[in-house]
Amino acid sequence: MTHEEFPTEHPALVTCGLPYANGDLHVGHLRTYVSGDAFSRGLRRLGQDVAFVSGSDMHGTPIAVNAEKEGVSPEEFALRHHEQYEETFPRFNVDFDNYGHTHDETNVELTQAFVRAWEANDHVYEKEIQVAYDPDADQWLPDRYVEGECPYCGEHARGDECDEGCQRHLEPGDIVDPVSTLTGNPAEYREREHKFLRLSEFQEYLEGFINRLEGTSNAQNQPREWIEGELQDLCITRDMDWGIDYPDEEANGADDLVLYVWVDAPVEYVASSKQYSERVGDETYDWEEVWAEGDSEIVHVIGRDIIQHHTVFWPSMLKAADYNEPRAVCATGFVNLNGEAFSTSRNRAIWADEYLAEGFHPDLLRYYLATAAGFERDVNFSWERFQERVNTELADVVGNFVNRALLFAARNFDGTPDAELTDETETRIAAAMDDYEDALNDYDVRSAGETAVALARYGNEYIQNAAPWKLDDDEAAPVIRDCVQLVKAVAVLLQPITPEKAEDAWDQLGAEGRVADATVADCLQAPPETFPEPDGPLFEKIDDERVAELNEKLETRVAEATAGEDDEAANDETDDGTAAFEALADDRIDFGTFQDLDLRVGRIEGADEIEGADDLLRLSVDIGIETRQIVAGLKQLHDVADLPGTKVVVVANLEQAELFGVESDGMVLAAGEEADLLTTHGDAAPGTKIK
Ligand code: B3M
Ligand code: ZN
Repeated sequence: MTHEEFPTEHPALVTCGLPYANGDLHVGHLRTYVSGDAFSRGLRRLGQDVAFVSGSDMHGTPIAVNAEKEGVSPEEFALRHHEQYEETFPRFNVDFDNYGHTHDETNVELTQAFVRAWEANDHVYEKEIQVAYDPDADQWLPDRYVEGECPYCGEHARGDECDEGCQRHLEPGDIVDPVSTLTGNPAEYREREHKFLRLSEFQEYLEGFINRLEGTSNAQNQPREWIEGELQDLCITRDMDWGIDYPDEEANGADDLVLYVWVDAPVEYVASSKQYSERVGDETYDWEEVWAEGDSEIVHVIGRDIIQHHTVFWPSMLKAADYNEPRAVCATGFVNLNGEAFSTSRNRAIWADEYLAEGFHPDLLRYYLATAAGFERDVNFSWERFQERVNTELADVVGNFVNRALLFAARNFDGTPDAELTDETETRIAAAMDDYEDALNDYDVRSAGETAVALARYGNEYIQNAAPWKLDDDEAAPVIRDCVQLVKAVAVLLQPITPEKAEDAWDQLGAEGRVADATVADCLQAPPETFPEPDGPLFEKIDDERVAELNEKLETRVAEATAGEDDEAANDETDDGTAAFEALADDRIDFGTFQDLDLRVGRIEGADEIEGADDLLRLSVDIGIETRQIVAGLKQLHDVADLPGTKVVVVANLEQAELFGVESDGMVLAAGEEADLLTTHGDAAPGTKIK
């Protein structure tokens, strides 16, 4: 890694955080990919040798959970989403040089090679830890299979992440009061051997690394808090089937363990660049030079919720395997919709496919997302603001200037007038080129884009003030000569943000080749002598009716999704304890079916705890004819000593079951989450049939 100004002599690699192959892409995701794509295109304009890669994140519990819900294998489920992403990104002109996935052979091999290197360098050890376990489901509960309380801030959290509170990464065993997401039952902690990467050894290294790190200030500052005090080692294995097997499992005593998803996910940055090298040849791009042998410039563009993974875990993982560290981490803010967070469950989002289906050009959204705010700040999306920015910035400023200048030039001079570029315009363009280079060196895509729009604005004012239509050809020639040059510069500088529209401007100008291959130096290279009249404006305006229509569609969609959600919410009690009822069952049963139930009055004779079970009690219940042993989840909700003598309602003909190794012969009825026991209010004796 170097700290030389871009462009450097060394190969650069720009990566984007890997999307989980788990759902549809929306504008919130696109922001990171568009920014990464624009940044890498920007570096290319500077003449930097750069590859831009990413891939789909195929592993991890969310995918396993969702695949199970759909009844398909995690591989099939993830591959389907991967293929969808592979198609969607290019439609937004997000053009990865390589887009792989974490389950492909390259990544599996490289990930295992990383772990072998850690083992060889003595950075891994084995430790017995407490892991959440669901006894009913008879299953370990890694990561999102368990929820509970964050040990740091007390908020509700997922097994591996305090997503509603302090945002910290959580290790297995950290969650307080764990609950299984499989059954909703309290989970137990059981002892289990796992593998750990000695992160604590890298404390000093990380302090230095964070001081060297470039990128956005959130990525430079937030990790300081995490590396203060003693660093916790990272558990790198999980009790799951879906994932990459621990290498040499048996020899390493890691049967049945797969690697934690955050081990193999960032390795895909390496794997994806390797696949790119293999395709284009080492002479063109050498992944080993980038990662291990030479100086290189690695820039990770990510969402701001995964800063810790990229500034603490990943650099340690690289260091432990003798790989190069990243030069910069750029962490993007979120995208809000009409001032509120996206909610995919409420369908309160602008989906990638939906945007395209509305017939909008991808470059309009790219422009909005890449230049609405710097990398870090949240972007607010609304259709009104989208309209405003497209109409006033892209159509009125950029499109209008390009069209006016080229139309006038073609009509009056058949192309570029034969005149010298004025010093003033030359200086203005040169300053824009400098600003552009500075902006990219500051990892500031928004400002880089702004240089292009500012040039177009300058051009519009220039043409307006000079009024060439009032001048004779000799006087008009230098003005139009300047304006044609400005159009060329605008096309080059806007290319990273609006690549297709910039290509259109380039073609209208009759310039050779593709603007995608141009560099900033081309901003001042003479434009073609001749070109025809442009075939139309680059950007069309969006009218008010269209915006009203889009808002209406969005509102309807959200209302529909929220209506469904209300039904679901009714299953729970509300926060303030007022009753919220489960919807009534749609299907009626006939009387005969009801009569099939053998409901009896019972009396609890005894209630005993069951060893190892947190909630269950072994009841003996007198049902007149006989005494039954029934296991019931009452332990936490009732005073056990008070239960004997209580009259209850028993389902006497329920099939027998075994709970926690104890036979249960019948069921005691109770209402709601608090297990309010059903009873009788007269003196019906045990054994009395309930009808
Ligand atoms: N798949 C997505 C996320 O947590 C996760 C990123 C991996 S980047 C190596 O945002
Ligand atoms: Zn927390």
